[in-house]
Parts: sequence; structure tokens; C-alpha cells
Amino acid sequence: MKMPCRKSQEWDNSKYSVPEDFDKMMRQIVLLLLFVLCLGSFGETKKVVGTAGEKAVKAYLKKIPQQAEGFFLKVTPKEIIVAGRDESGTFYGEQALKQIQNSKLINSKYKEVNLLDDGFEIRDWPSVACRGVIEGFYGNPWSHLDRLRQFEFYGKHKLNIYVYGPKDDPYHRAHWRDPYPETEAAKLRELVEAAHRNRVQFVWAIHPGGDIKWNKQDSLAVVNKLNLMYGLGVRTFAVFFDDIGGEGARAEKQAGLMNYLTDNFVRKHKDVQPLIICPTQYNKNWSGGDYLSTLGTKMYPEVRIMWTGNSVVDMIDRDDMEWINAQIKRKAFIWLNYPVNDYCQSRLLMGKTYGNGLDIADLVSGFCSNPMEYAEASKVSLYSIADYCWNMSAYDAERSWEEAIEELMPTSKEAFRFFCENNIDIGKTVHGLRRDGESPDFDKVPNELYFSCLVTEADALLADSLSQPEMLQEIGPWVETMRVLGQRGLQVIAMQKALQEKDSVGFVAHYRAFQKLEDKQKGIISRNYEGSIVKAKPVVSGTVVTPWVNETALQLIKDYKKCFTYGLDFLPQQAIEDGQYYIMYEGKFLTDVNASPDRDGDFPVFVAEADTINPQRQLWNIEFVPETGRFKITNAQDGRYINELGTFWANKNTKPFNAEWNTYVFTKTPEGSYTIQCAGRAFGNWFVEDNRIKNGKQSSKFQIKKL
Ligand code: 14T
Repeated sequence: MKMPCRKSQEWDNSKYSVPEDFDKMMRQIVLLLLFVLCLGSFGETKKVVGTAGEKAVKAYLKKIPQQAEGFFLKVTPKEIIVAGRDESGTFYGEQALKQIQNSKLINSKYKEVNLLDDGFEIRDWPSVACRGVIEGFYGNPWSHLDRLRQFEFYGKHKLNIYVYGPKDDPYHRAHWRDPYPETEAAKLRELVEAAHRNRVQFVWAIHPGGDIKWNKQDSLAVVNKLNLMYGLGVRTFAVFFDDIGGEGARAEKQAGLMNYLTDNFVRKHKDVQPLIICPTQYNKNWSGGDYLSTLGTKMYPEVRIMWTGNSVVDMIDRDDMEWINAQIKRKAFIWLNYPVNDYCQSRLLMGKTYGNGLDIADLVSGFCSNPMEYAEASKVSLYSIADYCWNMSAYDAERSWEEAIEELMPTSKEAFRFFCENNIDIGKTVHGLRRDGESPDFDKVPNELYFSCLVTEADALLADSLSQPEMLQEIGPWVETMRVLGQRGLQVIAMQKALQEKDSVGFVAHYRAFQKLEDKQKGIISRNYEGSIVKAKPVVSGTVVTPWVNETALQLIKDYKKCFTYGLDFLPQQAIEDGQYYIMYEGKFLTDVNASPDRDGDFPVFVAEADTINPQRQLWNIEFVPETGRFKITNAQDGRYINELGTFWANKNTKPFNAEWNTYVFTKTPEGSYTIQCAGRAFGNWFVEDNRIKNGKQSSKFQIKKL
């Protein structure tokens, strides 16, 4: 294409964080200059680093925030002071200094900024005490290298907790009683050290609920395993009871075990932190009975309880926190199921991290994000989780997202930003989470330009893969999919033009190219999965661009067939051409006996006689719906559609036609009759009973006859 979007005059998409007001911007520039100056004269700049209680920073004691992990940072041409409340505070002060040096800006991320005549002072501390990540997803656990890279990232962004609980680590869940083999154990020891070096608390979780017996022997088996993990350096532990049923799910038994472990393990060691439990009822939708209040009253108050919100995948606000905290008589420890994608593996969640209340800091005992099995790609969201937890009330989802993109892919940030924009929403899933803002510029620019950008930006990312190899390795299949999506889109545009110009040969040629690309896309897989999840086929812009491309192609073919006969063999065959038909069963006619457009809840029946007075009642419009690739069936007399249960459900306001539910697959049998299936949101076959259509396992054979 002539017009790669990054160079396009028509479409300038670079709206990087615009300062809120001019005044602030000026102050930042002043600071920037001061800072550059003071770095320039570094020779004379004295640097003092220390922690409260140490002599070096005694003079600044009053300035150091009281809050744990807080720090005081002062920069003038003469001196740089980094003084922490505790060792973490000092460490974070140094991180802040580095970030200011790199970005050359001081923004409102910091709690208190004080401009001096010749420099600045910052006083800063976290909003949330425990901030971090819970590796708690199904699928391939993160690799050793993934984790080492994560811990560095956490240190840099002031995240201080990592909970180890990958569902598919056998020694975490399926074989929780067994010790890690030596090589695995050595790796874990190395991980624990790396985490602690970065001021990250390494929490090891055990998931015994699937087969635990509530007896002394299994209590000891847990203690034994925790002791082994203690030996590898772990000092904080969690016990998970999520996604189980039966015996393991009993609240009083779980509370009993947690208390037993507290008495017989935690309190036996001076340096072990209070336990964390993930309860079986870990979200409000799944709560009931006295499960939560039993944990609340029977379990030691120091045991922290995890919570995902009102549902499994949910964003959390103040009301939600007040509700759960009242149940469990302590502050819940949030397990945020974002950006985890184990329930929507074909998608990446690269959008903004928004939707959590900015006023819940005082109501949580911790806040952890459950990420994707794609460790690098998850950093777009984790960057924001870190911002959110550090200075909650000042959190700005948009700005944080822009910054994350820049930091993670500095050499091709426009291309990466475009990639992220096209991987935001996950469509309909069992958990109902939707994310706004996917492909925001689609339809704002000419489609052809957008498609060419999908190709060129994918190329730009692939060409730059060496600068961020870990990231590209993970997102590669999606980048490749984005490229093919763009190419498919361009073929659809070419089909559109060919049809307009009545160029049947061109139309068919472009359709065949489209089909080839479709086959290519079908061959792209995300990863080979060793874990409990099958390999996924990546989808890019699954709610905006992909449906447009697929539906438009089908619509064009439908339109083409109305005018041309050339090349029909190459075009997809519809089981049935659009038109008016009799739908017959054993010689009887499906009939709309109550024909009336506003009626609903009644159903058509099979009658033996052909209706000569009102023949329309026995005629059905069968129409291909490109959105689903299936067929809609409406009565020719009153226009009512038949729903998945063989009933008229016509009320336009309360029960409008829904293609997901109300379109059907026609399959031709060898002898020329048809079976009809529901294949969208509703499953099942149509069969005839009591002279009407019903939906079930068995299927009837219908004769579909053209008028
Ligand atoms: F423990 C929990 F807080 C939790 O969220 N458990 C799992 C988690 O490991 C997984 O990553 C997450 C997202 O899929 O949801 C939980 O797993 C589920 C939830 C379901 F509703 C697994 C199957 C479900 F049907």
C-alpha cells in the first residue's frame, strides 16, 4: 500500500499524554532543565542513599514518610538524597530516581512533589500494602526466564508480591503432596532469591482441595510440603480451594486446616508471614449459605482471604469491598482476574486496565492481578496494576497504558500501540467481561487504509522483533494474524470494487485470494499447550474488524450470485438459496395458523392440507445471515421469525430477532431432504412431535420445497 498509517497525513493517531494544563507543563519543563543541569554537573553532586535509622540520612528523618515502603527523594544541582522508611522504601526511591532520569519528567504519580528554587523534593509511599501478581491461571505455566524477567519488572515498578499458583504445575495442585524433583526445586530456590532481590515477596501456594482428606495425615502432608518450600527460601504461603466441589469445599474444615497450619507451621517460624487462603466461594455470584461467614468467624483474623469480586472476572468498587469485608470480618485480598486469558485463549488482553474503583485502597489487604500465560504481553496491564496500587486516587488508566506501551516497545511504539488497540475486547464469554475501545479508528478512516495499516504495522513489529524478542515471540502469532486480517480486508475491498464495476472475473479471483488467506489464518496457532488447555487460534479485533471482514465477504457473495453465474463453483455453496419455501414433514405443511405480526408465544404446526385461501401462511422466507453464516426463517404472511424452540417469539421490543440464537444450519441429506440445527447460542436439532417443531438430540428430516 502507498500509505502506511504511521506516515499518513490523513490519519495522525499519535495522541500521547497531553498535559492537563499548560502551567503544569511549564513546571515540568523547568524541572527537566534543572535536572539535566544537575546531571551535567554531576561531578560536584553529592549523592546520599540510606534508610531511616542510618546516620547518612539522619538530617532528613522528618521528611521521610511514616508509611512502610515510603521514601524521600531530593534532587538539586548540589545533592541527590534518597532516604527510605525501610529498605524497600530506599529501593523504591532509587527506582523513582531512575525513572525520572529516563523520562525526564515528574508527573502526578508521586504523592507529594515540592518544587524548590533549584530542584525538587518528592515524598512518596504506596496506597496498597501488598501489590502484585498471582500466577494463577490454567494453561502453560510461565517459564523460568519469564519469571526472572517479571521480578525485575516488579522491582522497577514497585510491585512487592508474587503468588506462585499455576494450575498446571503438578506439585502445586494434582500432586500437591509430592516434593518437587531436585532440578525443579533448584529452579524455585533461584526464583525465590531473584524475587527477594527485587523486594518481591515470593508466596508459594498449595492447592490440596481436589482430594484432601480431613484427617491428621493430610494436615501433616501439607505442613510437610510447606516445610520443604521453606527450605527453598519461601517465607509466605497460600492455600487455594478454588474450582473444587465436594468434601474439599467445606468451610469449617478449610478454616480448621488454616488454623492448624498457623499453629503448627507459621508460628513455629519467626520469619513466616500470615497465610493467605483462596476460598471456594471466591466471588459473590458463587456465595451462598454460611460458607463465607464460617471462614470469617472460625479462621484466625490474620489469615488473608482472596476475592475476585461480584463474579469470577470482575472489576471491583467500594460497595463490593464493603460487602465482602463484612462477610469475612477482615479486608479481602483481591485476586483480579485480569488480564488472564485462559477462558478466552484466542484473544490477547492488551487494552487499558480500567474499571476498578479509585477509592478502595483502605478496604483491601492486598491487590493481585492474575495475568495471561503470555508473561511479556501481560506487562501492558501489569504496568497499570502497579500504578493503580501505588497511587490509587491519582491513577489514570489512559496515561498509564500509553506509558506502558512506550516502555515495553520503545523502538516501535506506534506499531505496538496499534497492535494493542486491535487486541482489546474478548467478545462474549462465560464470564461476561467486555472491554471498550477496540479498533477505535476503524470506520473513522477509509477501510482500505485501515486494512493496509494492519499489514504495515504488523510488518513493522515483525521487522523490529530483535529489539524485544521475548515480547515478539509471544505476540508473534497474533501479529501474523493481524497481518493476514489486513490482507483479507484488502481482498474484500477488491471484491467490492469488482462487483461495482460488474467485473465477475475479478470478483471471483479476489474471492479465491481471500480464501487462500483464510486457510493461511486457520493454520496459525498460538502455542502448543502442555497444560490443561488446548491450542488456540489467534483472533485479532474479534469484535470489530474480523466480523466486518467475514460478514462483508459473505454479503458480497450473496449479492454477486444475484447478478452473475460465472465462477459459481469457486464460491461457497449455500445449503439453500434465499427464497420462499414450504417446510414439510411427512407430506404435511408447516403452517402459521395464527398469522398476526404482533402475537408471540404461539407456534406453527404441521397441517395436512395445502392452504388455498391463505397460502402465505405456509410459506417461509429462508434467508442467509452473513453475521452468523446461518439461516433465518420467517413466515411469509406476518414476518414473524421462528425461535430455537420452534416457537414464534415476535415481540419486537422485548424479544427482538437475535442472530446468535435465531439462525439455523440446513444440512442436505443424500436423498435430498434436510435436517435443521441450532448452532449458535442454542444447541440441538429440530424434530417433530405433536405436529410441531421441538429442539432436542434426535433430528427429523424435512422436505424444503421451492414455491
Ligand atoms: F481462585 C480464583 F480466584 C480463580 O479465579 N480461579 C480460577 C483461575 O485459576 C482462572 O485463571 C480464572 C479465570 O479463568 O478463573 C478461575 O477458574 C475458573 C472459573 C470458572 F468459572 C475455571 C472454570 C470456571 F468455570
